[in-house]
Amino acid sequence: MALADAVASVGAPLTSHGYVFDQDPGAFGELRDSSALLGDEAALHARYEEDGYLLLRGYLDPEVVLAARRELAEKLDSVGLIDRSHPLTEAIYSGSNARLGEIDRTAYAKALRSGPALREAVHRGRVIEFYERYLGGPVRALDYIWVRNVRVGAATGCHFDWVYMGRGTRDLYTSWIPMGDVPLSDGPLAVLEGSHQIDELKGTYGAIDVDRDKDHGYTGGWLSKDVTSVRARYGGRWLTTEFEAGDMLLFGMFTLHCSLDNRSPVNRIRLSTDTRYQLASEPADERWIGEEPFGHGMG
Ligand SMILES: O=C(O)CCC(=O)C(=O)O
Repeated sequence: MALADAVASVGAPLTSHGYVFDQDPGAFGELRDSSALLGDEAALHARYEEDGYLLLRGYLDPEVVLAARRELAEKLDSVGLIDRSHPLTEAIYSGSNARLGEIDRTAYAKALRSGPALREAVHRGRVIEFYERYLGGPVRALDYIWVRNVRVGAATGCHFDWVYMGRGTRDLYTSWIPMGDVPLSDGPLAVLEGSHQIDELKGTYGAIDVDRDKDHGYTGGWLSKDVTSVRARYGGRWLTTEFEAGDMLLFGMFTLHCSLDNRSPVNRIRLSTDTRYQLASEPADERWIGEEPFGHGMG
C-alpha cells in the first residue's frame, strides 16, 4: 500500500507521544527500500552514507521471524498479557498486566530475550551473513537482544543509539526487526531524514553516556519526545513505512529515530527487536556482551 493510503487508512493523525506528525510531503515520507542493492556492497555503503539507514524489505526468512514471534507471544501469554480469545500470535493485549507484579521481572525479561527461536532470527543466519558481507569480516553481535512489546498508547522518544552503547567501536549498527507485520497503526519505527549528518547534535546530545553522565538532563536518554519540535529545529522529513515480517531496517549510531504511538484498533501489542552488530575485531561495549550482560546497571 502506498504510504499516503496507509496514512489515510489509520483514520487518525499519526503521533508519537501525542505529538502529531505533520503530513506535508516536505515533513513526512516513506523510508527508501534498498533491497535492490543487495549483493553490491559498494552501492549499499554509498546508500548508507547518503541515508544513514538501509531498509531491506523481505531480506529475512519470514518463517524464521514468525517462529520468533510465536515464541515471544507464548512468553507474553505465560504472564497473562495476551487475550486468549484470539490466536496467540495475533498478540492482542489482554488488558491486564497484573501478573507482572507477582513475578521476578528481571528473570522474566531475561527469558523473554533468550529464546532459541529469537536467537535464530536475530543472531544467526541471514542477519549475520548480511553483516559479514557488509563489514567484510567476522562479525560479533552484541549478546543482549532488546525485545520491544509495545502496548497501545506507548512509543519511543527521539534518540541516538550511541548514548546507550557508546563504549566500543563507532562502527556499530542497529538492526530493527519487526517480529511480524507492523502497520502504521501499530507504532513502527521512524527515522529523521539526514539526521546522521547533523554534526552539532553528535557533539552535544550525541556525546553523552546515559549511564556515566548522571545529570545529562535527557530523560531516559531521549533527546525529546516532541517530533514536531525536533523536525522544526533540525529539518528533514520523518520517514517510516508499513513493515512486514522479513523486513530489516539497519541504521547507525547517530541516526535519530523514534517510534510512532501504537494506536492499534484491535489492541495489538507491537513486537519487534533491535540488535547490534560490529566487526569482531573491534572493541565492544562491555555492558551488552557475555552470558549475562550487565546492561545499564554497570554505571
Ligand atoms: O522499537 C522501538 O520502539 C525502539 C527501538 C530503538 O530505539 C532502536 O532500535 O534503537
